[in-house]
Amino acid sequence: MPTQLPSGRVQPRFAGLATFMRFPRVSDLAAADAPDWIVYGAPFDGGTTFHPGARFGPRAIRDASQYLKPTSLELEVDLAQCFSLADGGDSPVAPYSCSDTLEQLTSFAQGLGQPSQAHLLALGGDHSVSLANIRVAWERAGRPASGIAAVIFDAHLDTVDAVWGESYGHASFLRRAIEDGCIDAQRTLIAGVRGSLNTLDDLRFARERGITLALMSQFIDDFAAAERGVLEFRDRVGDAPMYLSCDVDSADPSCAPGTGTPVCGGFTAAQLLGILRRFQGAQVVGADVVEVCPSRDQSANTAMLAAQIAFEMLCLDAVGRSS
Ligand SMILES: [Mn+2]
Repeated sequence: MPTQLPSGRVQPRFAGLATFMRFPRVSDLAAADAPDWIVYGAPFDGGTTFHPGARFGPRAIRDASQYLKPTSLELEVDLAQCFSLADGGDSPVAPYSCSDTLEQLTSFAQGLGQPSQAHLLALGGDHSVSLANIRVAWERAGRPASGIAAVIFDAHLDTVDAVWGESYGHASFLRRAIEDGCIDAQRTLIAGVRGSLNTLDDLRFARERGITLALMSQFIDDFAAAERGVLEFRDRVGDAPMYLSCDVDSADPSCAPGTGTPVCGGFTAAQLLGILRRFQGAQVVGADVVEVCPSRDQSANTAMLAAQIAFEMLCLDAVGRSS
């Protein structure tokens, strides 16, 4: 079922209340328009280890998304024609508690759309919010015993066991998702990892579990070779259910300064979008874009990049359904 979006020629893109890409709100959909994709906000940054402020990410991303049109020039798909799309609003959160927020996010996401039809794309929030969306994506994919595949863009591994006694912070989401059995480490790729670690234990966990690492240093040494590694991963995973997670700190701070734990030497916006598009046609069953901290970016470029990444993620699934 296609989506009716307001014409930018009738209602200008700078006018009106901001939903993601001007999608209709879930509550405004007719019963017959059961959504295929619901984008929702997860305004929580209690899992942040450095600069706070990603709780304002969903608002900034929605605002930045107003200029996005529904058709991808590169992938030649029209999202509004392929899908019934909706904005699910923001999940409730408990600003002082990672574990309470995780519960609230999970139950909010579980209640969005029809589980057999609706895929969910979460706008963070810090990276801790991904765990809830991954759980629900795994449930909706039929709870496969091996877990679902994952492609993650991140400067960090996010495989830390606990920080300050907290097991559900933004540096631990991937470790928890693997331990919970929702994500299959052997079919997980992390692209863009770089910079300093507190300890090599995090890297050891990733390697021992069989995560495929596309380190930033590999892209710098030989971009084409590193990209071939990404394609090999893609071909190995095939059409298995796949979760996509993009931490905007995978991009270089010169492209995405508005984030809580920036690391120099990352992807340009063009490189990041180009690698993401390599997954066109993948069976995307859930996604998120996280770690936009608007107060650290007066240009709003970070939110603009995050909005575009979310759009591209939806397009990847649209390609698979339209062919
Ligand atoms: Mn992260």
